Amino acid sequence: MITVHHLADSRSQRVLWLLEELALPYGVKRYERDPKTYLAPEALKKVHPLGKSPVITDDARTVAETGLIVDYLVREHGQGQLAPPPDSEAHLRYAYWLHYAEGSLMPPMLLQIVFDGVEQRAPRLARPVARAISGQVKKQFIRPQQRLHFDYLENQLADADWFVGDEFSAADVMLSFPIEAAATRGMLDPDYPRLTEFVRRIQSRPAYRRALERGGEYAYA
Ligand SMILES: N[C@@H](CCC(=O)N[C@@H](CS)C(=O)NCC(=O)O)C(=O)O
Repeated sequence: MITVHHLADSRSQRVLWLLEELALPYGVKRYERDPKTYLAPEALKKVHPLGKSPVITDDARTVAETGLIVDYLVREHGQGQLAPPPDSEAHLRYAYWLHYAEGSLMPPMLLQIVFDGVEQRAPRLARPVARAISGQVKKQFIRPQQRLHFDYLENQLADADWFVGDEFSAADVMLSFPIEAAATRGMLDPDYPRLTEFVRRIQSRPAYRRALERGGEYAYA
């Protein structure tokens, strides 16, 4: 039995969506974020020492890290769905995206969230200085890095609807969260029409809609 330890409003929404795409039975244990810190509750550390989400249990196994969870579910339970054949060139490209989403694309997105927090939460007297420093970091490093990645991703969709060519795959599920996060923050439209259309395309999939019903509130949909 697969159980998704799902933190409200988080990356783990992707795992619910993947399970719906694969039409696999699963349970959801939902955890709420601390309203002040936005961190996961301590209870999640009982499942995995880091207390991060997603993490899944599959009978006696515990699997953490979204990319590995996606890879594991497709390999163990996918019956050949949503991934190119293991020894194909397309599979190398597929595996690349599974690593890239969290390893390369998320860091500049996270930095933005951290520096937005610095601007909003600095004590009132320090706020002008905090904003000035944060503004410089965003201008000189974070935005150019985000543009580098979005330009790259936009180009990938020049000749195909999906990141591994004409077929929808679990790589599209994996890439969804950072791209949705960018869309929600107004970072895509109007400069990135293909990425904007990608978000519309994934969000209109029936399995995506079903996953929203299972997972509850999700600010990026
Ligand atoms: N690279 C990890 C990141 C896990 C992660 O940071 N998850 C966030 C949810 S979006 C989390 O659990 N945040 C709450 C916390 O850090 O306490 C993955 O993809 O699984």
